[in-house]
Amino acid sequence: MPLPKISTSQEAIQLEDQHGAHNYHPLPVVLSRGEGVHVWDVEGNKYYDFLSAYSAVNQGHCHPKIVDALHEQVSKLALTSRAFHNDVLGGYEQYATEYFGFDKLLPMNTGAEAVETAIKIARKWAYEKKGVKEAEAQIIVCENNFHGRTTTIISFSNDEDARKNFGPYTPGFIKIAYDDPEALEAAIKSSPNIAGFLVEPIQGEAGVYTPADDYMMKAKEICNRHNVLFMADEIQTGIARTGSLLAVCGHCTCENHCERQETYSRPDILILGKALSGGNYPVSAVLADDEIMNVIQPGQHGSTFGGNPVAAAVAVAALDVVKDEHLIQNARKLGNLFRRLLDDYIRESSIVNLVRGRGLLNAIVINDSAESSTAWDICMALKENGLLAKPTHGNIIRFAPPLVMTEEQLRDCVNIITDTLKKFEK
Ligand code: IF1
Repeated sequence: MPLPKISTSQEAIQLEDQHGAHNYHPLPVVLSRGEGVHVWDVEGNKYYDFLSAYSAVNQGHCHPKIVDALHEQVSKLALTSRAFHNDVLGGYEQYATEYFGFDKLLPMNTGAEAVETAIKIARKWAYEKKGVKEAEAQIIVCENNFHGRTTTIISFSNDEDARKNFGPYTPGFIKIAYDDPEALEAAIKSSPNIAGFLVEPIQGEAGVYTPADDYMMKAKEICNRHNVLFMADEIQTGIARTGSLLAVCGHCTCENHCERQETYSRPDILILGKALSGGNYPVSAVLADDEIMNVIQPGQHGSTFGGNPVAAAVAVAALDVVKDEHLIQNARKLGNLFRRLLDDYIRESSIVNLVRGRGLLNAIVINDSAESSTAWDICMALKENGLLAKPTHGNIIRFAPPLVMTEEQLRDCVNIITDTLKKFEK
């Protein structure tokens, strides 16, 4: 059957409304094309993308090198399952483990699957290496976390929408305050059964909640001292988004020399997704050293699609682009400029309280209640002015453009944002 020809946004929205589950409330824009920092709707209007598919499209839309790698591999061999080897996976695993500085990689597809994988590895490690009694392992997580949408992951969410009426819930998680090393140490001391601490280096969904600069370093030190695995969910923050290869590190095994070297806090378990493919394919991964990863043996974990040759080829190309185009340095430079320009505006503003973030993962907090429609109305006005962004938690707007943006484009975008905000000043 040929797909219906969509010539107006209204038609596409109506089709989804009628035939699709209502599990989202998108901005009413229907996109049909993307290139670099831009997307176009079906009417032909051009926009700056300031969401980047929640930081999956760090390398920009339809990056030619990544698209070529995908095309080439998909027309040669797409899927074997892991019942057989393929001739791409090993090379990808070698490249990615060197790139991030770990012994081993376990390939999955979506972020939530990678988080589930990390949880399983940590539990098994606790029983087999730490000596925790069977079925007693606990994992410490943070309030207002977002790690995905499986039944286990939503079990330790405190977002009512994500969690309510999806029980019974998976036990074995302890929730503590975010950005609070003392709470972490107290929780670890309260039980001999702690397997790991699962944390986002910046809480994206919570509104780009950015912790103290030394939080990750302190958390890692506490975990190490108590033989607890430090597990970083870098699905949204990783791969250059925050101006370093990983948000937990200022300096990595990559050749890109970043600042903040003293705050490098290498996780025991690193969780990646989203930009690992530049948004071109669902690719996620868990990385760890041998003594941890080797607790997983044949038959104990896997996925039909995990590690498929297309995913492997796409991931290598996506990681190449990050290096070749110096996206770490660009995200850092443009991020500093973005916050400085917005700070200049905010000083005179009554509608915006503050801008926060790191690199090109930023958010502004609107001076209105979380129940008000102000942030949504601002995003609708931004759309009319050619820039797409989405509110989170009612009064917060996240700004996360592709990292291939130029300084000139960024300045253009800041003008769109401030001109739009001016219309909302009281
Ligand atoms: C949606 C949020 C962002 C993540 C972290 C794991 C996952 C995510 C830190 C799961 C996914 C996405 C999911 C997406 C919306 C988006 C999101 F607002 F919901 F929280 F980015 F901020 N860890 N985040 O951010 O990865 O299984 O989706 O591949 O529509 O649910 P996934």
